[in-house]
Amino acid sequence: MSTELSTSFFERDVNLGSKVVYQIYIRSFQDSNGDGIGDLRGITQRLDYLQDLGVDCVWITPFFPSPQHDNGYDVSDYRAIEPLFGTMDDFDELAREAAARGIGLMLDMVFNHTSTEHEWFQRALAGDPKYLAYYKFVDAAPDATAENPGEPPTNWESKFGGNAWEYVPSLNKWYLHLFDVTQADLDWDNPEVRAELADVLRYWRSKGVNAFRFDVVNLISKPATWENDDEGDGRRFYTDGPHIHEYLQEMVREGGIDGLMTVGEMSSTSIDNCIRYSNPDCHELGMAFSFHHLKVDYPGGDKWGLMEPDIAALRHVFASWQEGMTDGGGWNALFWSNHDQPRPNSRFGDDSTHESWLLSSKLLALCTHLLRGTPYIYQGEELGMTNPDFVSIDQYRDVESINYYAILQERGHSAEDAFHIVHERSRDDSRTPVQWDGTGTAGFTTGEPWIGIAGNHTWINAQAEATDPDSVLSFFKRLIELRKAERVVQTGDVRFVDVASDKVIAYERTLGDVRLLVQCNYSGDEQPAVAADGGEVLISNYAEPGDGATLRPWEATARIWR
Ligand code: TEU
Ligand code: CA
Repeated sequence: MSTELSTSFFERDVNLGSKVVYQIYIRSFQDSNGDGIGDLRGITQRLDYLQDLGVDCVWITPFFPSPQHDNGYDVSDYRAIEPLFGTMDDFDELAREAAARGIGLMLDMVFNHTSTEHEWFQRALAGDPKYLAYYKFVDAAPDATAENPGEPPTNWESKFGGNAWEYVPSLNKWYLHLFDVTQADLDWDNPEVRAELADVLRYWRSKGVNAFRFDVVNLISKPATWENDDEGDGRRFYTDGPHIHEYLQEMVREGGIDGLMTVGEMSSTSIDNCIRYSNPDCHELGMAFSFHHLKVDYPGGDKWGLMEPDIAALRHVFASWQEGMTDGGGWNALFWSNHDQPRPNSRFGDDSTHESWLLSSKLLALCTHLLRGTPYIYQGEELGMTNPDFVSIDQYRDVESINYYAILQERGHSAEDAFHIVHERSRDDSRTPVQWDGTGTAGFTTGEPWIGIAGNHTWINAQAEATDPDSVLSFFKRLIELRKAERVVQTGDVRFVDVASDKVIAYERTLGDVRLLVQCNYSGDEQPAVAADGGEVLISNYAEPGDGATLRPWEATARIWR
């Protein structure tokens, strides 16, 4: 199978600017056996839809064996398939059927941590020194007890709330978990760990997989000494850590993935580091996800507070990352949405009326798809899916949401307030099932879905949108076609344009004599436009051209000169 697959899509040094990636959150994409949980065969059933959409590659969130405390990001075996999601035969069939449609599969490698149910961790718990050295274990005080373990090695916070260290009485040691207590951080300073993980990559390569996403991979290199963070949650000590570039280069070399379609999820990172992560001369990864643009509605940087998005700040983040990465020869992954983020149209757009929902869903798509980089579409985004209309905390499933609902109340918020914040911020906002049709379970399952379905599936759904030329879905298809057709979109330079309104984002792409001007009005009011004579409209979310002087509510228009 390996030769068949590896010749059919991405070879080395792929033109990343010509590709579009589609992200599947497997649990919520398509259920094939009525248990209410999406699975591999469900993906195979929907390949024709993905081919018709025009995407090149499908990133599938982890489907490896896992106790599912963090929906698969807690892996207990890197070389097998979680029975909830299917079998290795189902995977092979999916890979073959996808390749037959020119679609590559991108696997999600969670290498910062394993599940505490992983054999390595279990052996460590049993006291095996080889495996104790696979994780970040630190001795506790000699007189520590389960009731009274004393101070943890540092005051760092877990990303899901609480201290990042867990005490193990039988070992009288603490272990580090930057995420859930069941997700133990691996010790990348141990060469045996690095060798194991490179071997996992070679295993999937030998099965014909040649695209990979690396989960929180800029957190793998921890500092040599454990220090309290008096200024923050500890992230400054382990983000883009001391040996990060060295370890990535080794993984890429030993795993045999240099020049392939790869992307790293880079948490709280910097432009300089992302240039190194993604410049081909550095032999690290193909591109980088960064998140600064998704924090422009975090008051004082706090995810668990609410504010209107600051569009001027958004513009500044886009401009500095687009221009900075271009100057340094780096490559951005372009995205609004994934399985950890609320739906972008509910957040940066306006989903309160049909018209503003339609316009703002298209604006968000146009704004990112014409930037320099590789666009990622998160399942359902191409339909304009919104945050769900959940009314009670019982409807939420995510460990982070449930933890923070309690933490917010401990911090003094009323239950009502805490619910409202979780409603706007929950990772479950994007984890509700894909809305395939307008029936009771939206065509997702014949059984009881594992999480509720948004009420608006009666009119926001793939079946209804497929035949509507004005739909969000049709607009995404057109954007994908444009990326395939226009060299200026694939490889052109990018420069942000000064604007007279703090609600407008405008940029220019240029390649030789071709010039593309993109203008987006992030508001429901008219705003001044950037003067633009001649050329022609390449794509717009309004059917009729504007007057040239003003941008209409939520208008997004790209004009081209050639
Ligand atoms: O997410 C990492 C991450 O750092 C952020 O998305 C964020 O910290 C988190 O959502 C809390 O707000 C990746 C995966 O995408 C996520 O689903 C996993 O839970 C996490 O890693 C741990 O593997
Ligand atoms: Ca299923």
